[in-house]
Amino acid sequence: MTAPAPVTRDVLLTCPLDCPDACRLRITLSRGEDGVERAVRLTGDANHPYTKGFACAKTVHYPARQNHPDRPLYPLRRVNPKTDPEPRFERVTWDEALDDIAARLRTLLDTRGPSTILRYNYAGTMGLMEGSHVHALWRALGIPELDETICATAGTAAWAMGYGARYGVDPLDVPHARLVILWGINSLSTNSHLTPQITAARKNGARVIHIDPYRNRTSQYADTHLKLKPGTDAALALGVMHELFAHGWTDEAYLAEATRGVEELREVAREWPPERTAEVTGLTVEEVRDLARAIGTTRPTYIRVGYGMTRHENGGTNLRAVTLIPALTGDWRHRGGGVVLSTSGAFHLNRSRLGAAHLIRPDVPHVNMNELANALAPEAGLGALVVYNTNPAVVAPDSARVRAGMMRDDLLVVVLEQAMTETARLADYVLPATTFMEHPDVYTSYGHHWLGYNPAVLDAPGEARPNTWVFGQLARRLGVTEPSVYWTVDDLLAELLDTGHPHLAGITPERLKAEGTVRLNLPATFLPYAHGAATPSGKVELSPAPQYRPVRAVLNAEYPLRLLTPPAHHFLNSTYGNLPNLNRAEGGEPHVLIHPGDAEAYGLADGDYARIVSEVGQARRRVKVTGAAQPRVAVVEGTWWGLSAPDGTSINAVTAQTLTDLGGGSTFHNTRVRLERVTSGA
Ligand SMILES: Nc1nc2c(c(=O)[nH]1)N[C@H]1C(S)=C(S)[C@@H](COP(=O)(O)OP(=O)(O)OC[C@H]3O[C@@H](n4cnc5c(=O)[nH]c(N)nc54)[C@H](O)[C@@H]3O)O[C@H]1N2
Ligand SMILES: Nc1nc2c(c(=O)[nH]1)N[C@H]1C(S)=C(S)[C@@H](COP(=O)(O)OP(=O)(O)OC[C@H]3O[C@@H](n4cnc5c(=O)[nH]c(N)nc54)[C@H](O)[C@@H]3O)O[C@H]1N2
Ligand code: SF4
Ligand SMILES: [Mo]
Repeated sequence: MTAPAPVTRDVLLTCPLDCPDACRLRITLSRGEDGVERAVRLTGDANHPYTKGFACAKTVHYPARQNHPDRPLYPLRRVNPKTDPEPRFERVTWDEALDDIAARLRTLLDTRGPSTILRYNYAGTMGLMEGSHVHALWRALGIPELDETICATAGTAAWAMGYGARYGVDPLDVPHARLVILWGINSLSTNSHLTPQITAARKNGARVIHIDPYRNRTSQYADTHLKLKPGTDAALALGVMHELFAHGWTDEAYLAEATRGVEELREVAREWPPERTAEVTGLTVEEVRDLARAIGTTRPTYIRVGYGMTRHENGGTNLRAVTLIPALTGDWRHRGGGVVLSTSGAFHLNRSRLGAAHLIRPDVPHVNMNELANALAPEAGLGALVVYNTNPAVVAPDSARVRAGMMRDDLLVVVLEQAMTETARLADYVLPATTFMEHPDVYTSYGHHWLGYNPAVLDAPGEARPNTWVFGQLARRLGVTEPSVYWTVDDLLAELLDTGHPHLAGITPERLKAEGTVRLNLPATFLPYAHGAATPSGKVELSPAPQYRPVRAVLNAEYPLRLLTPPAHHFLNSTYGNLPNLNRAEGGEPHVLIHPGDAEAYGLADGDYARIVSEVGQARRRVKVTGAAQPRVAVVEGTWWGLSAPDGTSINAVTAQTLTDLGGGSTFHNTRVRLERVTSGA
């Protein structure tokens, strides 16, 4: 008699979500009585040095989203007008859907040209195959380039000016730091695997300072919370530099060897004594002096910056000012010292044909993804929108106009999705997508230095298919001959690793596939900017010296409050927003946090509903009165699904398409609003 096949097994995979931690996950798969194997449990791999055996509070619930009853499993065609609030779809075959979509794209290409088709995507999966290479079809067709600006480009541009490629302190070196500054990042929620490293530094005597306009989980964990006014980080950084220069706390040897432009920066910083800095940032003079003294006299100082502070009109310059501090203190020469925005520059993969980048023509038009609302306006003349790996009806700025644009009956909207999102609900075609357990892929990280490979461990449920399969099918129907459009993950992996860079020495496709996760071949002590930077001059560029500039959207009588909309602890952007238990963990419905003084000024009590009105639109939210907020700064955590909000809107109904000073980035924390008491949420 043969033994019965085991009903459960554990597999190890890299988390595909847009999160710096890129965790190594241990997933339990179980075969049900129907003979179908499903994911039933998820935790972190105890053997991974950075994941350390735990998954975050949200991704432990991934099996529930993967097995969600509303998950689209078959191609669906919309049968009622997109303007009807309740969508109705009919099931169609893949051939019916693909033939019709290809025919309509072909007509647009032949009659109105490639610029009438737009791909819209972001980092729903960080996989290099399903998230990046998948663009190859669109490059082969020569449609507009989407500038993927919604998250990181302001920071990337700011970093590039000073340092070139984005290297960062190795997270495993953080325990060496004696001062940890979490600046514009709610890392306990958004970078949770950094916490054990910071806790280890703290056990070694480190002090932890959090710099953020409102009190959140990270402020509560920190020893000191500096509640600065939003958008004033450049002033605070210059105030710190003033003290570093004034007290002789600079590392002159480092400045001489590794930097350019210090005299210009010294002149600008001279204008920022603690008194002026305090006035602009809203901190006390003593808080400013204490921060500067701590940074000036503690080696190594580790600064973790988030993208949060970049989401303002002047966000690029603000971040740049902060990131130049370690060039003055010479922290880059000390293990555990320096600043981290992202570690992604260390991977050095051969990306020359990733996503068929080699086919991008210099004259192709570009669309900034933060300006989707404009791109979908009738006068822009778009004929087809293909959405994958993102949920723009919820996450894109000016989302009410985004939704209205998607509803146009002369616009073909195709959405590849794993979930029945509000974007999918506005589609002409919903095409069911596989998840990271159901397709193979390759992963880097922007918070650590391990490369990952995931095999497909589950059969795709229903007729779900990888994005690359769908676009390969369309490419065949459209007669595309470019070979890279048809690459398999093995073709891609071979190409990515085909580089002589020492960080990848000894990492072959075979080894990566056998081990699943492989640490980059970094030097024993990784000090990427100890002697200079990856800029053309080889130096850290301090010139042009960053200047503090107030935002143009100043608070006034009509719009007296600044609204911040940072991430929620239990969601990953809008992912998980359809799970009832995580909605409950976030408070059941989205709230707007306001300071008691503002509550009094605007006649609002805890538990009331308020209409949040901006220049762009409005949304209703329940009020939470709390000292965690500061006067004149309101906070709504999380891009909740509109379906979970009392009025059915995304909070992005009030955010604007305004771009940052550098990198064309998003300005989600820049919004000025007023609050009006209303009697109900709907
Ligand atoms: N739990 C969870 N984790 C996530 C995500 C999520 O949605 N939920 N999203 C993931 C993604 S895509 C990203 S990009 C990262 C984003 O995570 P972070 O890099 O942390 O960036 P943000 O969340 O935008 O903002 C973080 C903090 O910046 C503060 N902030 C706002 N304006 C200013 C300012 O002017 N100065 C300063 N100093 N602080 C300011 C906000 O109050 C907020 O607490 O997190 C990733 N991880
Ligand atoms: N107000 C406000 N708005 C924000 C932010 C904010 O802080 N405040 N944060 C911004 C930031 S930092 C970011 S990065 C964006 C993120 O916004 P998005 O990129 O839209 O991220 P998610 O909301 O997580 O949605 C990703 C979607 O991709 C789908 N997906 C995942 N994997 C796959 C796949 O393999 N194939 C297909 N076809 N689909 C897949 C998921 O099911 C999910 O619906 O939101 C931005 N919007
Ligand atoms: S979302 Fe981030 S913290 Fe959570 S499991 Fe994935 S990589 Fe880890
Ligand atoms: Mo992001």
